[in-house]
Amino acid sequence: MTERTFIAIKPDAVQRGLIGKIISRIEEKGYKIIALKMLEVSEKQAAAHYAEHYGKPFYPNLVKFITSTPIVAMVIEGDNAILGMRQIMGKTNPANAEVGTIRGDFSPEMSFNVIHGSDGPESAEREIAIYFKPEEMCTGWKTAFEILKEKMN
Ligand code: RTP
Ligand code: MG
Repeated sequence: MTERTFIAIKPDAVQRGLIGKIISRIEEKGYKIIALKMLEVSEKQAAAHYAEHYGKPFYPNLVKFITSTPIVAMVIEGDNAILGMRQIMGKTNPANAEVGTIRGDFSPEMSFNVIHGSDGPESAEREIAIYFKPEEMCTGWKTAFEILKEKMN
């Protein structure tokens, strides 16, 4: 089933010059980028994004971190894209993330794990709405992969 997921290249990855490499992994997989922008996350956006973690010991640092330096926010579309992106990202704690995943290859520590991805359809819808307006979705075009699939129908 075609899904949309919210992906953010986190401040550590922006500062470390990893934007291009991370976007390449997503493109190479064959997913479609339908929205993309760099932005400074506001306190309000951070609180909405991380509402599920409010009250946890790491929450204050999480908000401080995500608002510290710009992020690159994206909406990614593809078949089973929510779980697919979580697999490409690798486990939250890079100590457990497989080599070949984004976190396994680029993240040295849990608090600096370079990428965020929605963990389910409800989170995806909620998170997309925090960062993007509906009119910011670029939906009127086809990837080469979509054209290839159409030819097979
Ligand atoms: P994310 O939301 O960033 O994609 O990561 P996730 O679903 O894999 O992990 P989640 O449980 O949602 O945690 C959000 C972010 O909080 C930081 N964290 N630190 N010190 C800790 O125990 C701890 N636990 C989570 C991580 O940066 C994680 O990505
Ligand atoms: Mg999460």
